Amino acid sequence: MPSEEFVDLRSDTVTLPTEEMLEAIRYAKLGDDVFREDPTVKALEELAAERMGKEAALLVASGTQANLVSLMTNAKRGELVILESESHIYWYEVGGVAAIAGLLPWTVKSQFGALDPADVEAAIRPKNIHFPEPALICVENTHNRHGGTIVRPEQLEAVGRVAKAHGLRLYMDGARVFNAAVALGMDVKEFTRHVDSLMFCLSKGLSCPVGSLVVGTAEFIEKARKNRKILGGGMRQAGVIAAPGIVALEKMVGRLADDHLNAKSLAEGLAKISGVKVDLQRVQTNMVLFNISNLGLTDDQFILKLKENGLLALMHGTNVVRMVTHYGIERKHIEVAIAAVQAVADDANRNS
Ligand code: TLP
Repeated sequence: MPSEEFVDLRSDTVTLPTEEMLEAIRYAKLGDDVFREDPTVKALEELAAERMGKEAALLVASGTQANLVSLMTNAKRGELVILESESHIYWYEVGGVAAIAGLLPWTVKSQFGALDPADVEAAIRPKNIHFPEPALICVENTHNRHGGTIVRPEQLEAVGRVAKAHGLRLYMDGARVFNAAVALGMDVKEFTRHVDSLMFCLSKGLSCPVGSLVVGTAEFIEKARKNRKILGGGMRQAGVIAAPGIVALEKMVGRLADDHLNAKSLAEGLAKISGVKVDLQRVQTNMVLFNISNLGLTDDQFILKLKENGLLALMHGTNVVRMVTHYGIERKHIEVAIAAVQAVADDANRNS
């Protein structure tokens, strides 16, 4: 675990590389990847494309960069992109969709992160001199702001049908798509085959220090490579990033099931605490969201008191706390986490 002092459930991004990853970095064969001469990057990109059932893949610096490169590659400036209203692209990527990709975001609400095809259909406006051209639909899997919820293959397929009928592309922010696949016991290709392009992150549940992959057709990835370059994302001896990525794809996917079990135990433990409300329906992968509005503490007070009890978590919205399980978090840490929330809640309940 990253910190000896705290149980850190802020995000699965806090994971540190495994010993095997560090070894792989040490011995990686390197070259200049802008010249396409880094054999380790090439090997990772080939492996990623193969795992996702697509023609090609491109290593980029982060999930945010992956989404931005993909938006730029999938649509032209001035076009319209349909996004789920709680999506990471819309909420947490500094407005790059508008500021850099130059697209008009058009949001559609959903209950658990899966877009209703009828709502998507309704958001696609007819050809008209006043309207921007719709180009792209984005889905997110698992869905972060909805609590790590899974967008099932059949739900992707249904949105894909709408996209095809209107000549739009379908893109998946699959930052945690392996969590979805592992949770449903399916091959990840069951999800990816319904989208034209996607990205997934190495640096979340898969525990790599850095990196994400954009995946799609060979033609799409060629264009994406150029867009990565314009964003300053052309990396040189990037094999040091790719080497742990290969270890991650080979060794770290199956163990996500442990994170899901731990999240479930955490949620069940928290649900028993007076003043804490957990929506257990949303606990489908490695995230737990819970509401603390009955405790009479401000968000900042709650987070600070958790910290005093050895636990790190993030606010997810007013009165809503997020905890994320990941590599390095074991059963004993879940018990520490539940006890910490119990102690803070007991104290707050006594004083209310
Ligand atoms: N999410 C982070 C924070 O930005 C909130 C987290 O801790 O969950 N897509 C999705 C669905 C994500 O959850 C994230 C990161 C990204 C894209 C961006 O990835 P990075 O952080 O690598 O730019």
